[in-house]
Amino acid sequence: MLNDERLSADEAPTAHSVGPSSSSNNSSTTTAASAKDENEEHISSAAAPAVTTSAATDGTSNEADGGDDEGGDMDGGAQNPMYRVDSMFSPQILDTTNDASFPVVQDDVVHQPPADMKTLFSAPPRKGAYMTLIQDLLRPVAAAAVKADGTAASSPTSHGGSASSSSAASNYLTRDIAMDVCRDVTAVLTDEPSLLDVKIQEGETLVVVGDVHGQFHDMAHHVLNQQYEKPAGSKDRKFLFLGDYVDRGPQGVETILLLFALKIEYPDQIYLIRGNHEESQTSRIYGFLFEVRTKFNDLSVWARFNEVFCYIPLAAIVSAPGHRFFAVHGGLSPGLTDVDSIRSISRTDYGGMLDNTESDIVDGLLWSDPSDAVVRFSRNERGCGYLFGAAAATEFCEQNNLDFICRAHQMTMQGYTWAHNKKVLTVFSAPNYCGVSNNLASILLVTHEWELNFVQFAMAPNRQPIAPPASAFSSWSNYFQS
Ligand SMILES: [Mn+2]
Repeated sequence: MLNDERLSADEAPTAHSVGPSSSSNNSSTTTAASAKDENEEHISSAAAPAVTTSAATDGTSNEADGGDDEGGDMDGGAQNPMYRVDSMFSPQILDTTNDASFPVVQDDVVHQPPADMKTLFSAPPRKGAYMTLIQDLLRPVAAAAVKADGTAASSPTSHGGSASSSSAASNYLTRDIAMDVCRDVTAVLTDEPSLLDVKIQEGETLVVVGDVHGQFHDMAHHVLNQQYEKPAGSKDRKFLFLGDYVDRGPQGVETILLLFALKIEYPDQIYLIRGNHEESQTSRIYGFLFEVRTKFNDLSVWARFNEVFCYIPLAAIVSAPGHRFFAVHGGLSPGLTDVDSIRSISRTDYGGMLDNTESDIVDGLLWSDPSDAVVRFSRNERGCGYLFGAAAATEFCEQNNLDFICRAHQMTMQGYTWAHNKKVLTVFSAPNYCGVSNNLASILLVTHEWELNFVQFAMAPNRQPIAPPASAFSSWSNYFQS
């Protein structure tokens, strides 16, 4: 199939290591490389029966993909590229019942951002220059919420995600603004370590957010409302985003511009860590490149965003007195034993300049998945990172004095899933992922007293349609092969 060949070929020239697959698996190197992206977030594959088996163990089984059960002997190369492509559009319900000891609040209210973003946080904006941008970005969301209550919210078009926001888009989607944001957020991110320390102070609540994937309306309605609708008198919320801001969904540009602008203005309230889609070799294929080209008509903006992505911290330690957890997009790898070793990794060197050990660790941080079928580690069928088992998770938590590992990176039907005896939590914050998955999303709220609460939500009204399929921009992806 042409698509597969294109995707595979497109991966091959990148400098970035595809991890352990390259040496041990010659016969399927190409396939594995393509799998790295195609398996993305797995909307999981068609191999349902295998999953059912592992799901039975503790009721958590993340959708860790039909490939999980093959995880131990993946060298068999059981990769059928055709179903990988198809799996994007035929997701499967895999999990799950969740533990009742963690309260879940259903958020089925239509939230509306305030008219004046100057009041978004009580702290004064650090720079002030981006408050208008923040307001412009959120204004269409507020307008859409009003429409949704009335008769006719505009119906989604089937193609071209930016269409219905284009009138507002002209106000802020300019190359100059994007470049300014990139410059200023780089300065802020550079000051942060590769391993963030996020401390929840007395009276504070941290909001942990999984994959957003360009679902800007969902983020504005159901995530940021935690701040703009917080109880009167309570402290400002802190937000920790676990990566995958762009690709897949229709408004990766708006999502990343808003998050970067918020990071510039409120660096102590907004924390960002890097996902595997904040990487050029991924974001060129899964929608962001095409979206940037459509909205800016200038591919240098896409390249600039990807430069900035390299400055996003790789993971975080979230702590309150007596407790802490490790926050990361993907997960563990065999080389990562001391969590503090992440601090010394030069994150901007990832993709070619790191030594093998550190590169492998970063691969794992961005790409790994938990699996019930693995005791410690095996290769991830994504073609990058690892599958890590309960023993690996437990040992890592014990050695590093962690309550658990909180990560994103996989769609889960209830928006969150515990795995590995509650040592691994997956949070996914893109409802109805890709416009077809019918999954709920969630965010995790953590208080200073270490109360964990999930807020679960469905797709926001009047959300933009999904991005065009990969085939629509194959020529652009080919362009970058050279
Ligand atoms: Mn991911």
